[in-house]
Amino acid sequence: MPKVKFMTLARFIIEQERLHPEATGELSKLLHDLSLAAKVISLEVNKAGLADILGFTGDINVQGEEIKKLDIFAHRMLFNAMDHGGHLCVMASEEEEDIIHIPSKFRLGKYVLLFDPLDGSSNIDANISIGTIFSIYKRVTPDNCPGTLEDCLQQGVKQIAAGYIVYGSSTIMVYTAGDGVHSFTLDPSFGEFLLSQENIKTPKKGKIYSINEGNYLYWHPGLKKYIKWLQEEDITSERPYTSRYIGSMVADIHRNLLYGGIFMYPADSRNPNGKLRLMYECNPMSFILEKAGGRASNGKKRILEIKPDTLHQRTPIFIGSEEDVKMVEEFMAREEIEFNRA
Ligand code: P6P
Repeated sequence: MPKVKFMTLARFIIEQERLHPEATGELSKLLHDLSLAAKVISLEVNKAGLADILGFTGDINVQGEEIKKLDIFAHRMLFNAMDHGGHLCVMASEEEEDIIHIPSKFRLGKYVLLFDPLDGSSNIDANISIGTIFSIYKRVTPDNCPGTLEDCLQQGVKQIAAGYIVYGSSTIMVYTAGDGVHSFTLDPSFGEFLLSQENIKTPKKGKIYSINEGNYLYWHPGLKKYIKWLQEEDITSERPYTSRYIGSMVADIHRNLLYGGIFMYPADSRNPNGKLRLMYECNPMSFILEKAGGRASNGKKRILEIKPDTLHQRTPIFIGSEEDVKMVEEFMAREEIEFNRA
């Protein structure tokens, strides 16, 4: 009978904290508060008969996308769970145009939280897996004043922790605070996240590619050649690859983390910066994949080294197994040279 390591998220976080004698426990409490919000959001997402909450509010978010009520619920749940802990100086949400100030008596915490409350929400009504993504930084402004936009606009390489919760056939929380990537599965019978995988390492090379091929016509010529190359038969390089695309970043990335392969949301002739947001989606996911031994770039530059200009800026992203990401970068660089020679 295999020895089952009964480890709750709360206990694991505390044990991870002990690896750092200088730790004050604030980050642990922050992660714990996030997991509480995740449990409540999971309840709503998975509650049967959400007729009153599924469907459109008719409002439009800052991305110009129809807001579904569950988006609003998740955004408010995260704010309410996080605003009074005293660990944050400022927050920012993919659902809000500007930074979110912390109520005055709690606002001098040393951390900054950015989150996408419910990514993939266009899939809610079809019961496709959706998720919450979060990113934690240390403040950079003086600690005797409220946090500012400057605290939020930091390069991804400065992240202290990042994670996501995927609400699917089960609710799974994945996070890293720099010491490995770990996953926890929610046991709804007693409402605890239990350790399911410790120190996850993504395969160096995969056999799955994930991209919305409906945009093929508008892609960079090097990307077109790369996708066609993946579809050729070559036993030694395990081609053709399998294509998998859920259309919900958290679900696609979670599969990619565990099975390997490459997820791509590229720029194209209609969207020169791609679709996904640097601060709320690409930075946290890139931090996680790199800590799991993977790679993430915009096709040329490491995602985590992009200097952000605005809260909601978008970036192309190629993320996953190191060898696969390097290969698409080579295909695109080669075409750039051909293109510049022409
Ligand atoms: P497309 C969901 O709307 C999302 O923001 C990500 O979760 C997902 O990866 C992407 O957009 C899907 O975009 O254009 O393929 O529908």
